[in-house]
Amino acid sequence: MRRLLPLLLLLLATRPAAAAFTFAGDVTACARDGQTVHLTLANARLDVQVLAANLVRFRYTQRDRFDDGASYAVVPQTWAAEPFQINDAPDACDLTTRNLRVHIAKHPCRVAIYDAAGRLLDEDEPAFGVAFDRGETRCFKRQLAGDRFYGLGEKTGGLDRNGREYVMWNSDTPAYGPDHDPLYVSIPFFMGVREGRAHGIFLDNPWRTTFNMGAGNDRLTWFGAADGDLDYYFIAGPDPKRILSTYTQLTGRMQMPPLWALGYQQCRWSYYPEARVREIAQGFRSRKIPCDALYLDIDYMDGYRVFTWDRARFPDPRRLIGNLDAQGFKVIPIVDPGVKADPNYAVAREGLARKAFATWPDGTPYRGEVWPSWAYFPDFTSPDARKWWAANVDTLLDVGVKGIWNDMNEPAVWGKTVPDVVRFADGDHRKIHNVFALGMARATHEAAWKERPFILTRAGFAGVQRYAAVWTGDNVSNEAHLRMACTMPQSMGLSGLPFVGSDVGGFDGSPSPALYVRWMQLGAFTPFFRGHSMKGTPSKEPWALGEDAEALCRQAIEMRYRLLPYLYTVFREAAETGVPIMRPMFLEFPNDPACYERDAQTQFMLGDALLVAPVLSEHERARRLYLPAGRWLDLDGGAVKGGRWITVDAPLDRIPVFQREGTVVPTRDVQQYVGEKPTREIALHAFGDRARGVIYDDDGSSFAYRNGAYRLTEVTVERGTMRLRVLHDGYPQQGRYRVKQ
Ligand code: MIG
Repeated sequence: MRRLLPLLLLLLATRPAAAAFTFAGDVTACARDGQTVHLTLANARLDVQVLAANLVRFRYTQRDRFDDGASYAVVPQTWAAEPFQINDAPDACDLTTRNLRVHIAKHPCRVAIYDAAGRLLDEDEPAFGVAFDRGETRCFKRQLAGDRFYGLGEKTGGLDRNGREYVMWNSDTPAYGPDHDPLYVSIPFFMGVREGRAHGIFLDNPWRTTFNMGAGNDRLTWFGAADGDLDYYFIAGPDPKRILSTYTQLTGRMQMPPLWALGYQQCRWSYYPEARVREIAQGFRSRKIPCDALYLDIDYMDGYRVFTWDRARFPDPRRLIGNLDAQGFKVIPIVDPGVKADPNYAVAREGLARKAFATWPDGTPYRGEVWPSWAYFPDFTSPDARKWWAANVDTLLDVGVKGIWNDMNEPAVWGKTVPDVVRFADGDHRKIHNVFALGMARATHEAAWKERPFILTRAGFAGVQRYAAVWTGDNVSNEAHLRMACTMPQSMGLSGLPFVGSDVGGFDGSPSPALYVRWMQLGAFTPFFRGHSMKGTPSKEPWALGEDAEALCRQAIEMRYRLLPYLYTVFREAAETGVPIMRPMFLEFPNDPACYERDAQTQFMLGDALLVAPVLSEHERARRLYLPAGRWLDLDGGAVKGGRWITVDAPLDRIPVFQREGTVVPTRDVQQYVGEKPTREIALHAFGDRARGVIYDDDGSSFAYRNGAYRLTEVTVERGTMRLRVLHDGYPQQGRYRVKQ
């Protein structure tokens, strides 16, 4: 025994240490260099950079230096040097801007952020702060009773994120359940709201990240990444709209889409052969149901080879697309990232020759199995590969397609996920996975578009709004998903993605006519409005569920087309400011506690003038909803007093929509597609003794608006008398304006 003891001790000493976090420790040095304060910590380094009065970047690393390489999410830009004071005392270092004070306690290092009035906005958990475990990082924040969290993009559940833990790892999740996480898109950005004052935190890290919003404990929240710098931006509000505007100043904003992309779009897996596509087009026109776009899902390709056509099904794509265009339909084909590993296929050969694909560490191209069977995956982090991809997209644009639909870009592979060791120019799969789709959308955007691009993507990362609209993937024809089709796009809007929507009718399954109608009624008010359905499910075109449903769908779609002048103006506002199109109630009314309630999350504002309370049930024929203070105009009735919950009748032919007092909503007559008829008249619906609104207009498709070729008109109405003021006169006025009260 005595002889065994030293051996035992030796064994204990050489046993690897149990996994444990190392905390950042004391601040040992602090030095200002322009906008940045460099802090040396016992076990890490921290750079604090003041970018704007309400925007401060915190970057921690436990390594010798910070990660190099540009951010995928943040738009390169020069920030004007925002003045700030620094007060470096033995126990703490304080940075003061016009809007906030960053207090960094030194023993140990803890960050607390106050507004200009000295109110605490956010602080590190006093006992923990920032910690590391090998590559992993964590930032612990103190949680106070009453804190609410929003954002994180495409997430299930209600809008508030409290009490759950969320992961960012883009995942192909067909028929996801109402609690499932993670889904297709990763937006590592959230807002915290404390006593009506909001702040935002954006963790700029593409690795697998985790956000614990108080799950499993009553003490703290934390966020962290599997590797890479702990690089986060703190954004002060207090107005949540201001946070979104700053967040999108960082990560970019949606560019104006073509106007037709605001119309109704029809998809199915899949419409083929071309005669079937023509039949669908005819189906819309003969029934006078407006529609602007038809999609081609994977069966248009030759054996799922991207950038090819199945010539038996589609003998002359250019002619088909031209004919459809003449009828007012844009054609949008799907493009998946996997390139079939087939030596007789030019795209695969070219990609190999240009070394455009991700590889194994031994340099051989990686192959994963997807629709075309074994396939190579483009390395969208390589500028050269992006260029090559864009040139391939050009071949589709050349035959006349007006939009591109990117799917399977998580990237999805049968069997699970791309192996971690697979290499891209910028790093291995663990680092690149979440930004794969962002790179694909970027490459697609870099193609030679002659008109404004319309790109639809399933997966994405923070910043994807610069390139693409996003839909919420493979939902199901049931009420739980109908509800999600209302809340998820709102959450995405709260996370910088304004152009969003869900498959109308549900992708998988077979809705009852009533469920389908309710879905269409919701869809008519979501930014992206597309019906879609899965292979093997019954037809889900607006006429496929019987005559009654057809009439009600037509009504909803016609409503959408009437609202286009208003909607286009709201799109413009989103493109200019980053404020979403479909807005959670609290975004418009941040000081009204009722607007944060769960029940208020199934209604929303479309722009600042319309309150939409869709019926998210196939059986209910009434709707309880909240009207904030002030008067509201029931579009199917008269004025209603707000500041209270009301219940309204909602038979199957009614969508409860209310106009806010003091606003003006421009509408036009119904067209079967955008551009079918010239605008003869814009009706201005003013509500209130005094009302104000703006109308944005441009040619709807070219890039000329960027050089000022647009018209912005302010309308004020006072007791029936209208006054127009042209704020920007770069495009001729369409039609005449007429007040409707
Ligand atoms: O493995 O292209 O979410 O919209 O119809 C399924 C076929 C692949 C998933 C998309 C869906 C699309 C389908 N795709």
